Amino acid sequence: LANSTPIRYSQLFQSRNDLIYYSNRGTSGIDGCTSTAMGSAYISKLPTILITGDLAFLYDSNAMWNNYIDTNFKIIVINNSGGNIFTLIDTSDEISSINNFFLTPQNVNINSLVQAFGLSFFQISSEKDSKKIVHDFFQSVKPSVLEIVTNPDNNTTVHKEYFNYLVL
Ligand SMILES: Cc1ncc(C[n+]2csc(CCOP(=O)(O)OP(=O)(O)O)c2C)c(N)n1
Ligand SMILES: [Mg+2]
Repeated sequence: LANSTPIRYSQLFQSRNDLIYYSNRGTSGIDGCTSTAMGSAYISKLPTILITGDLAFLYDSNAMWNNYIDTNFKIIVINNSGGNIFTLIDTSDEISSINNFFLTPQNVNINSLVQAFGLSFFQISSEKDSKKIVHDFFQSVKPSVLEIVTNPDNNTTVHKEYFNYLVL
């Protein structure tokens, strides 16, 4: 689980006894998450899935530049076009510079990036066909990346509503 929201999202779900959860928590750095997960997959030989945000993934894209990526390794990139965690801070609406300096929106073509390194690429951008794509992603016998494209504004709204619901 990469730092920023993936590690936090994971705590919204009941943990499963048949899975082992790892995170490079440290001081919450979003750097090196992919390299760490790849190293873990290589050493453990266990099926390994990294769940990461778009910025954390892009920070460490050179992790894909190595000759030892196990076929047991998969990456799910939650692409909300930047550092969406910062919109979950209560006062984020009051900070006029939030967009440029905190969210740092990005428009990288993740498909092209992944294919440049020879990994397989899958993408979900709507609910339609999502089950089949997830199925194909897990069936793939190559190291693979699944990009889940989400709308950043919906992401913020849904999370804030959910957190309010939990507090009530
Ligand atoms: C090395 C490093 N640089 C900057 C930060 C500050 N930071 C914390 S979360 C975050 C945004 C992460 O964005 P993303 O990976 O897309 O996850 P999201 O918040 O969108 O789920 C940043 C830049 C950090 N934690 N570590
Ligand atoms: Mg993001």
